[in-house]
Amino acid sequence: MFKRAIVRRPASNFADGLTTVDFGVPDFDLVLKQYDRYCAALEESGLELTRLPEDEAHPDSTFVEDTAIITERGAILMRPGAASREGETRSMLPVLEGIFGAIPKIVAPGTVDGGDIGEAGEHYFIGISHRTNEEGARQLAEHLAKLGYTSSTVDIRNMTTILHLKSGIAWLGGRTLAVMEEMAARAEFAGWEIVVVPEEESYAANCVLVNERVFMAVGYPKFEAELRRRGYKPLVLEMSEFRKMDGGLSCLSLRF
Ligand code: CIR
Repeated sequence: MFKRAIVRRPASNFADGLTTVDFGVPDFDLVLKQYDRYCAALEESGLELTRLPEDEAHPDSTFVEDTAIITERGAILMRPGAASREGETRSMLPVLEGIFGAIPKIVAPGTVDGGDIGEAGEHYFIGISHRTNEEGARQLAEHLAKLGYTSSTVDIRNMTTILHLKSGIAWLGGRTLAVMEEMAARAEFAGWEIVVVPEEESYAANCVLVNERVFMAVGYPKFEAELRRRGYKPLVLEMSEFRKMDGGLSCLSLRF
């Protein structure tokens, strides 16, 4: 069960962040509206929020998930792979140390974006991407092993459809993963129960199990129906403005 989450309000220069997609320029009023609704949904699910102020020096800083991972046994500071995002961890570190005390960190030349780290109970999938390199993955696997977790890597560098591993997979509790169709047959997920996210709905694969609910983006009826059929309770949120900047539901909070 999650009890808390860390979120950071979008900066007014949010639209200056990185993106690989061509869905237009985010409407900032709508960004704030969607962000406020997302925060309210976390609170409705019983989480107490630590709300960080906007960070104008880092337009992508509302995507706090990329700066750290938080496990039940402690937090680990990431080292984001995009130069413009590296500094985001400077303001996150004291927040995390205030909660967890001294925490381990990914160090150069390693890079890891939290969005590449798919938590799945006692196991962590580490995406090797254009943001997360092999050295970062190696360091993270060591830190996770010290905390008693297993991990394995999933190389997504050849994929053009996702930025981070977690754009394509999500843990749905137990041994169940939601996986975008393009990745569903990969050997790395053998032995897991897979809920396939149809290709035309692949953005919906970035969903998040938050206590009783599965947070998912609006507009993906097949995946939503499949979740309901399996007994999950989807909580559907508008994500259009974050999607324009390659962001998804998981990126907007650190949950623990
Ligand atoms: C970036 O390119 O870094 C941001 N515009 C989007 C980050 C999304 N984060 C995530 O999927 N964890």
